[in-house]
Amino acid sequence: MTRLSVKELEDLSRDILLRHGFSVDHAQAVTDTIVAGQRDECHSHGLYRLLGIIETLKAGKVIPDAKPGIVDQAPSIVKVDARGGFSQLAFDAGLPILVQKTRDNGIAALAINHCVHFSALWVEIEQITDAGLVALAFTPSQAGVAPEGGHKPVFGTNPIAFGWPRAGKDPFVFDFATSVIARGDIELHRRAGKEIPPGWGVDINGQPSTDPGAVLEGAMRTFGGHKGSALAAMVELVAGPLIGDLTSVESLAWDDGTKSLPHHGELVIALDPRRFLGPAADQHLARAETLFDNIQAQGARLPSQRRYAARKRSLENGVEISEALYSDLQKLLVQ
Ligand code: NDP
Ligand code: PYC
Repeated sequence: MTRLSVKELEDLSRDILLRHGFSVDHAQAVTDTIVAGQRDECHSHGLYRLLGIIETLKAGKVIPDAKPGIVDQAPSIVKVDARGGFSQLAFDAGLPILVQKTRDNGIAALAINHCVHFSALWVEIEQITDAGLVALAFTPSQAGVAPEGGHKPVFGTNPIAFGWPRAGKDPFVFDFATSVIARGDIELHRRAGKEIPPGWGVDINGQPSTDPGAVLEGAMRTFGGHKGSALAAMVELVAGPLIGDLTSVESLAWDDGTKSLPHHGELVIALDPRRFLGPAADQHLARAETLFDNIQAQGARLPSQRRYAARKRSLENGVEISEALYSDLQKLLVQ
């Protein structure tokens, strides 16, 4: 393993992206997301994503200097056209407007269109909870997940993320794929030559398989059977047709066999507790704390607690990455 400080991670990521022609703004925005993923030990969305990012660039499936365009769609809706660039810069452009609209109206939405998306959603959710707002985010990806009862890909891994701000504490955040696991984790198993656990997916003939390559070619399963399947369909609808963007099947067709990172849209919703509650806000937000206390009092942990602990460790001691990944990343600095 190779140990790197968070600052070294950041420099490595930015240098690779700049060397391959990303604009300074994109290189920094993408780096911020990748470093956050690695720092919080979300390995499926950390440094290894740089490999897919450069492959996507070489395949001509991302615009490295795209300038997002903002559309003030309605009093509570801002749309940002990423114009074929990575989603991060579009999110950064839309965030201040989303926050202002949410403060003005109590609830508002940001729709990001025509973006290339590779990231964990909590990175965005935390920026909204930092503003004292409740947040939800949804995005499809590329079809690779079968509906419950079927075995052909219709959905992407379609994550759902939620965040709740907490005064003086890390926010309550959960963020998960509606598939059993993120696709990135299956790709990491394939890179490491490891089998995946039973139940994650089926091969191209619809037979259960523990071979990561076979499941990536076949179909992943949704989590929680029909419940995950319905949630995956909801994500397709609200972050696809509702915002005028691609479903995961359409995104796969757009990919045209290049195996690039997915191109589609994202829907982010924010709610302002203070607008909902007025002068009673503090009283009701304190009741939320009771809920969290009741969860933790019985030894259960809150989602993101593992991540926050990893963050603290990484900021103090740096992060470890495998020699194989480090070597692949070093090659990107010269190729
Ligand atoms: P995980 O199953 O690893 O984790 C899901 C969530 O559950 C996390 O918030 C996690 O917190 C929490 N959690 C896990 N175990 C427990 C527990 N025992 N008690 C309480 N909470 C728990 O996530 P996935 O593999 O489904 O997704 C990983 C990432 O992949 C997400 O960030 C998602 O946004 C991203 N993704 C992105 C996609 C895209 O298209 N852009 C597509 C699919 C996934 P903690 O982190 O602290 O463990
Ligand atoms: O890990 O499933 C995943 C994923 C898809 C797009 C970005 N991440």
